[in-house]
Amino acid sequence: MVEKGQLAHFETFGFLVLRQVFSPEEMKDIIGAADEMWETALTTNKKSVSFVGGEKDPGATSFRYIVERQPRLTKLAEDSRIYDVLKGLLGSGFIWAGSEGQRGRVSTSWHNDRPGKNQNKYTRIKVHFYIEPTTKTTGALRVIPGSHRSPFHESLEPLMNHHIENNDSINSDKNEIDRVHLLPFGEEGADIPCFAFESNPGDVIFFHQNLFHAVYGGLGEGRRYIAMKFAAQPTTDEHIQFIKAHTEYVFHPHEDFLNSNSPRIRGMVENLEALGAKVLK
Ligand SMILES: O=C(O)CCC(=O)C(=O)O
Repeated sequence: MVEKGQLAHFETFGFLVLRQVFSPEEMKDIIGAADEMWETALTTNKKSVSFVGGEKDPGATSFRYIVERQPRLTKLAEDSRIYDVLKGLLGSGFIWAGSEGQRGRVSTSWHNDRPGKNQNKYTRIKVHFYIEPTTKTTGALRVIPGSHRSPFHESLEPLMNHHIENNDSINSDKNEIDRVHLLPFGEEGADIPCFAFESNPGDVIFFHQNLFHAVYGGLGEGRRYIAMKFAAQPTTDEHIQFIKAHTEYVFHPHEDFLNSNSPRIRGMVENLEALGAKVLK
């Protein structure tokens, strides 16, 4: 269930934080399950992992379908503490849009996940559980409140994927045009005004994928999170096109979800089959 104020917060600011949703005992199990999956993936099933790191974190990995492949994590997707909130934010008939486990990523410059005109007309949400405590300067997810909405969203586009975190790294010989391009608001990425989701295990953030977000100062390999993605029920051709353009894999739900005994899990993927989805084996 989502209270009226929580819904207004999400619609206006583009995110919702719930504190200590899962107890320390539950988190122990979730973290244990995720770590087991990572270890297996990195040692025996390397195809399921992609390396996503940059210069500072070359070993950073993203593990696809982590939630689908591990029943102890699948539970998260149908847990009322998550599911009911999503129903309140996305409406009935929302769909599963995949999961990932990220490990070792220490920074990400400002971006939104669904760039493009009118993307914010179709709500897609990411739910993140951070496994290690984070603070603003040690890898907390930062968001710019309200940046999922027009016209604020468009005014931030110059920030999109500009990779300058540190003003000093701009060569002093660079001309003014480069400076404006690299520091569109005159300050380094880490100084852009934002809300930092300073998190302890058990806290959860739900954020609109059009929201601008970034990370600075993550502490290394221990920085891990599990992400689950959801989208409102697609009701127009445009929605389908948006999904196809950005996340074609939504149409490849994992077979464990399609065959799940849980009506909630099956319900999130069944309607995808009707839209022509192919099963991932
Ligand atoms: O917490 C993080 O590492 C940032 C995640 C991110 O950039 C994303 O989900 O698109």
